[in-house]
Amino acid sequence: MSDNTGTILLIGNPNVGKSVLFNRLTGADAVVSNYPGTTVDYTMGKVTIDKKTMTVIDVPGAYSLKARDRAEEVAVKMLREHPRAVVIIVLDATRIERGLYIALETLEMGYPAVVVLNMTDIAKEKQILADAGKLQKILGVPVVATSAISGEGVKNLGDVIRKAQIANPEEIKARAEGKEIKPVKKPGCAGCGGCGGCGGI
Ligand SMILES: Nc1nc2c(ncn2[C@@H]2O[C@H](COP(=O)(O)OP(=O)(O)OP(=O)(O)O)[C@@H](O)[C@H]2O)c(=O)[nH]1
Ligand SMILES: [Mg+2]
Repeated sequence: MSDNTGTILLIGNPNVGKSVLFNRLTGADAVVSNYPGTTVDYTMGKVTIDKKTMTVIDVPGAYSLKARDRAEEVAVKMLREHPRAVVIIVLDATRIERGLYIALETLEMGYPAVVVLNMTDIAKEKQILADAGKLQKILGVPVVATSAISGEGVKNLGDVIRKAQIANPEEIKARAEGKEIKPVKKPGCAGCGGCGGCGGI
């Protein structure tokens, strides 16, 4: 696990399943609070990974970190308040492109991150291809497919959080343009768990 303060932030567009994932990760003892000075609620809970108990924050849904409403302002403040957090970026597998904007903005901030492709059950039903391996290769951080509603993939997410990686925006751009980037083992890599965060998939 990378050096952090023991905080995990769940970030992503509204309605992608962050809260259902949050409940699956943290169980029953979550606390709902009002973000100071606003009417925006957020939820905090705990998860234990590798005997280390971490605080998980269900950050209000946001499309961008160039905040245009209160919820987005709170999302930005929460990221700034936790500069050493691990971030779980949640995308809707049926509309990946829509979530990539805030995903890239968050990765550019230099947080160790994991990407979740949630709603894979709906993607399958609609025959939408959600290629976690390809996305992982482009972003250079682990990508996990889940269906938060059934719990599928959530245990795997718990395991992969330990392998969160800091992305390199230049490399993402180059890979998205189809250029081959030589894999570099990054700091914080737990070794070859096959997460792909080092680019070695
Ligand atoms: N079919 C399916 N539905 C899901 C899945 N995950 C979440 N949902 C449903 O999608 C809706 C939105 O889920 P939430 O967890 O509330 O989404 P959110 O990202 O927390 O949304 P905001 O709090 O508005 O940012 C709910 O009706 C969930 O039951 C999933 O994997 N599959
Ligand atoms: Mg929510």
